[in-house]
Amino acid sequence: MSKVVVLTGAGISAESGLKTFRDNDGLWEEHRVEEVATPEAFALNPDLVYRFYNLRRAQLQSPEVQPNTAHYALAELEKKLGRDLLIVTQNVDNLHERAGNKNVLHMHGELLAAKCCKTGKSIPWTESLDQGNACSCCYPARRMRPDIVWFGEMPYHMEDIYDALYNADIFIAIGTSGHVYPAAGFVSQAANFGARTVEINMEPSAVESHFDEQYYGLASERVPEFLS
Ligand code: BJW
Repeated sequence: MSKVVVLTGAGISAESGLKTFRDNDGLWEEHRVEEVATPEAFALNPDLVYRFYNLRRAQLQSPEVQPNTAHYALAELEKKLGRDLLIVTQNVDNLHERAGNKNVLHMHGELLAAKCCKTGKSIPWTESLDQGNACSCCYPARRMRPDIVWFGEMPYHMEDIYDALYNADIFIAIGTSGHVYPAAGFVSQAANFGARTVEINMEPSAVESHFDEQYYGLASERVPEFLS
């Protein structure tokens, strides 16, 4: 059986109603990255960072935001391949899990989790945390922060991801612009280890030339087509 690694980015969730980062009307048009997505920003103005993530968390939990056909096609693929399919997502939403995927690694963290600034312990987000409550795992208690990987921080699960890339027969990147590392480098690593590499995106990404095959258009159409 083939071993498949799928890397997903904000483009797969765009048709579910969540904004991407770098497109026109994307999140980085309204917010300065340095003010909301760095550890320095959180140290300087935690309330602004909290507001940014509280809004996005509320949006994720609104009834209009649901998995789309691209998420469901990947859930079907997991039914066939089981643990031979690994989804590595840069997304902090939970749409893969809501579509039915279980083997998912969130390399940039999760909107619905908070972590202790001192110990790094991660807990599910509860409403009381919206005000930036102190944690209960250390003394003196430190403030909780969104469990999000900001610029300059080490993404999660890197060892497991590199292991999977090493063993992959196929590497598929969906809905990611290829601007943010280390994720943008995965295609080169997978290719070096001998995988067939496929890009599915609205437009050529910054690392498009590293892929063996490219399919452009809406993820909700191209992903089910490619996997059928
Ligand atoms: C559709 C569609 C539809 C739209 N259908 N497609 C110089 C060189 C190399 C690296 C660096 C460098 N200087 C600094 C760095 C490191 C830095 C980095 O990469 N910076 C670059 C900007 C240059 N990286 C880091 O700091 C990372 N950590 C790190 O490197 O640690 C050291 C390390 C060392 C060794 C090994 C490993 C690590 C951490 C990065 C953290 C990223 N955090 C963010 C924000 C937090 C999450 C959140 O708030 O949600 O994560 S930034 C943001 O970008 C977010 C995303 O996950 C990430 C990627 O964006 P994505 O998903 O690609 O979205 P877009 O908007 O860019 O693209 C969407 C695409 O979809 C577009 O192409 C559209 O066309 C397409 N699309 N609709 C199909 N319907």
